Amino acid sequence: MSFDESTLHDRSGPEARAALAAEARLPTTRWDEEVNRGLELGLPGADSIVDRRIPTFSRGELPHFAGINTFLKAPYVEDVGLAGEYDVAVFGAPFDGGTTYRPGTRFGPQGIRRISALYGPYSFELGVDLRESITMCDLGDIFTIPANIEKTFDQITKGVSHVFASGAFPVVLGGDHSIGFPTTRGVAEHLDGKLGIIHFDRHVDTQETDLDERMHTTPWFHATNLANVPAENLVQVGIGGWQAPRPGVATGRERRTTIMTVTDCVNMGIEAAAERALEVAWHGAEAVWLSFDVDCLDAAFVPGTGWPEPGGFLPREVLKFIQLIAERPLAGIEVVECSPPYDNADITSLIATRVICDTLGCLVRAGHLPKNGALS
Ligand SMILES: [Mn+2]
Repeated sequence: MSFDESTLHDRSGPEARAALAAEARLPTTRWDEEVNRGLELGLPGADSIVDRRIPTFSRGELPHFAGINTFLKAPYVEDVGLAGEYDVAVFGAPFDGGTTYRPGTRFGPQGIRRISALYGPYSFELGVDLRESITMCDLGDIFTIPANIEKTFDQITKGVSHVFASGAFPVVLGGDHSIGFPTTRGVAEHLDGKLGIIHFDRHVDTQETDLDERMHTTPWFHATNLANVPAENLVQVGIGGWQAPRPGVATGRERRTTIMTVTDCVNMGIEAAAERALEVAWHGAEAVWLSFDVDCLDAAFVPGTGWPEPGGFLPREVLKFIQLIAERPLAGIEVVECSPPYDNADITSLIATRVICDTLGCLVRAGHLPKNGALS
């Protein structure tokens, strides 16, 4: 796409100027296809509608308040055997049986999908239009077993394993953080080499059991017991406050996980902190999994979570961090601990959506998505 940057004036900020130039280079091919598909499937609009691209029945992105809420209005794919036909497969792991205080994350996937309707596929600063760059589907949810953690873990591992093996990039909508063990187990079983984990959280989540079971405080104890998921490749970002159980801290010390508090990250600078996190997670690893607990943000930004903790990150800090991490490839991402029943004005679900969108956008920008080349 040709565009003469000299036609841009220089009164905008440098990021905005780059964004304006980037947008001019983005195609509208897939958008045009979506419009035509809407007219074909949803009937051309009534005679009084001036914009003849508007169908009678809403199909696709517009209007944002209409339609069936899959993630970013991606097509719902009922046949999971087709996951591999998409670059990205989004699915829910609606389970809060591992929760030790506030429940409700079984509604996390629904909450995230609902508010994701607010977003289009284009990011101004990133200069990326997901619709024009990748194909994405929503596979619906894993069939979790509310009263049985272990059976649920097996279901989640089987589901993640299936999606990862299909070649689609897995995006898992949690669910409480207990799912971090079965998700990484589902990826690790396909690797010959090591799986690193970048873990955003206020809590270490490294104790063996909690309340006599493997709860949402325990995923990394069990994940790092897997032969190819060493604790040395687990980097834990944003840890701190009054909710870190001492048994988990002892485990982290013994197993030599890498812990970075909010102050550590802010003092060294987000760029340096992200570089350190990447070094640790990627050290001799074949792939890296991103596990994002929304409670790594200050409690003010995430009221809808299981264990809110003041003193966490600002949204712009974690978003910057995520953007830097996604300059390297990822095996997949999970966003956990979003509990819509405790949320206010959907802001926790909105953060969860944003983290996923920024991750995907940066993977596209860095050339890691689509994995199999350009859109066909
Ligand atoms: Mn947490």
